[in-house]
Amino acid sequence: MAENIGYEVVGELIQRRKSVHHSYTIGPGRLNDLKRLVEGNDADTVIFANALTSSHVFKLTEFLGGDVRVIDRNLLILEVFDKRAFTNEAKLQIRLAKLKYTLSWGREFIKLRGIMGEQLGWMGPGDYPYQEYYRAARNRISRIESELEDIYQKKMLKRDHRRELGFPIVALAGYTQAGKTSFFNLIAHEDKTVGLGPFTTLSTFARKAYAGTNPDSPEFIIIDSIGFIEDMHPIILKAFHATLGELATADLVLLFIDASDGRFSLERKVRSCAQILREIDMTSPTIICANKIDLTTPEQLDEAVAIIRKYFPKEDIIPASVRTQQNVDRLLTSAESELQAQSLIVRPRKPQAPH
Ligand SMILES: Nc1nc2c(ncn2[C@@H]2O[C@H](COP(=O)(O)OP(=O)(O)OP(=O)(O)O)[C@@H](O)[C@H]2O)c(=O)[nH]1
Ligand SMILES: [Mg+2]
Repeated sequence: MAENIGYEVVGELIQRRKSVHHSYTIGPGRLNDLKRLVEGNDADTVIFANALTSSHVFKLTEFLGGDVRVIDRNLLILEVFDKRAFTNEAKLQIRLAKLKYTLSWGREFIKLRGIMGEQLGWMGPGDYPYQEYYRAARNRISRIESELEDIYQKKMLKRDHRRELGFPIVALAGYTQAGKTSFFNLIAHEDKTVGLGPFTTLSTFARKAYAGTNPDSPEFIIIDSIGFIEDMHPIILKAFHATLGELATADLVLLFIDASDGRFSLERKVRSCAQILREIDMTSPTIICANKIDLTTPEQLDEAVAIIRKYFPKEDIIPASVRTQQNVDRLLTSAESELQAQSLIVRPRKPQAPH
């Protein structure tokens, strides 16, 4: 992820510990290795794969020398989001997540000026400035929340209107880079950006699509949205709550899984999809697309399906390739039957005007 947004990774360190070291996360021996690694490579940033507390960040920064930035996986995810936020909605969601995340660090945050990019006019240590910072941050948070509320209301009105017109809503879900937007582009004849790396898509997009190729194919609304990643901090997840909420209210969810991933990372991703769907209370009927089968051998695919089955025992799993379009029609037919089973009004396409 770091490389994807322009970091050059010059070294890696791993430590297995029974518990997190109270001051530095890692133990004293590893800490010295880290310092050597940083100095030997002239590194300017240290990224922890786990989440850090503000006091860890502060102590690590102090130990490594003031010029070295120490960030954790949540701050890295927020940096990725920053690079990808093109819509006003996504920009606001990210600003909100950043503010809430750093605010959750409390007073420690004020010692960590400079790590977040966005500054809040903080002047220096002491109680009074912290109160100032706190007040300014709270004000900003409520302003952003009400701006976002407006955006969500408008989207919701639009969605209710579509529902009144009788269009069922089909939402795409899945780990980041599973192929959701590629599928969206294919069936909605769109040209949204794909494949930039993690979190290529941050905002939701809704388009009308047809569940088939013949003129009587039913129409539905397809929604593309943000991908998942494991261990997302609740604050970050919450900032995208309304976006993810689109999934909870959809008539049908198509869950995309990259079946070409290695066993270990496939399972990790499937597990985190199941967990996030649980966290957002997603109870909509779900069909799973085991995507990218153009890259798998039949054995690999069998293994992938077995892993998916462990976490999704009841759902239909349809192996497909959005790239070669293999089985995409099967996926659409399945979606169509599910919508029909729910007796959702499925409008036929308007008849062609006579020539
Ligand atoms: N080989 C192969 N590649 C695919 C297939 N579907 C999508 N891809 C590629 O996978 C990458 C990610 O695709 P996206 O459509 O951006 O994935 P996404 O799920 O929308 O990702 P986020 O927006 O980050 O959540 C792109 O490089 C696609 O070209 C497929 O069936 N086969
Ligand atoms: Mg996408």
